[in-house]
Amino acid sequence: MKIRTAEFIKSVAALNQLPVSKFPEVAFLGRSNVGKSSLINSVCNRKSLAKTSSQPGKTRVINFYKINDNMHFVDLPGYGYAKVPDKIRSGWKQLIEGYLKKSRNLKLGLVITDARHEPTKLDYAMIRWLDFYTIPYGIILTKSDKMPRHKIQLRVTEIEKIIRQQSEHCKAVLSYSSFSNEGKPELLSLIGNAVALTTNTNSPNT
Ligand SMILES: Nc1nc2c(ncn2[C@@H]2O[C@H](COP(=O)(O)OP(=O)(O)OP(=O)(O)O)[C@@H](O)[C@H]2O)c(=O)[nH]1
Ligand SMILES: [Mg+2]
Repeated sequence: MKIRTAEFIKSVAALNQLPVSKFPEVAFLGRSNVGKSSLINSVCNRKSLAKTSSQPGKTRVINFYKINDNMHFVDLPGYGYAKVPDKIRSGWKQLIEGYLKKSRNLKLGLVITDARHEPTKLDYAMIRWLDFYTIPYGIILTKSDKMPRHKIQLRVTEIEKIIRQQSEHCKAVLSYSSFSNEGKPELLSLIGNAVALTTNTNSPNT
């Protein structure tokens, strides 16, 4: 898959503002500050399509982007950021869970984690959630530029082993760097397959 166009559509702060969409959607999920918005920019070849920050908690709403006029990328607030008041954190949680429950067009979840650390309890909770709702997903270990290649490979293998024992819907565990674009062809192919599988019944992948 090639990304030819990417445009910002809408920010959503409450569930009743979710756009009515006929497009397949790919959701970018993960802890706060892990690099979700940077990953969207890197995949789309754009510097500042999605706003990024070195301060956790930058994305506080759900942002929708239209890709190639035929799918949406959905950038969600990060979960698990301790330094926000409980009330706001539970608001984000409701927004994330509400989106996941309501989106009939969600074709792929990308659970993004920092390659330097093991996935957290919250990441595994998200994975269980995606499994429960039978949503295909990939695990993306980002910031790979900050870690030696062989260590990343070990982590990928480790996670694949754990996931194979507990989950049916994981399509890939990939490493990625939004700085060097390492992993981009593999990620684009994961996205392309997930979307094509569900939009084109004549696809050779079906
Ligand atoms: N070295 C390196 N830094 C990265 C990479 N991706 C993101 N970062 C940095 O990590 C920080 C957070 O990036 P964001 O993309 O804003 O993270 P986010 O997950 O969208 O954060 P929230 O919106 O707060 O949930 C920024 O300082 C980025 O420059 C990467 O692949 N490599
Ligand atoms: Mg963000």
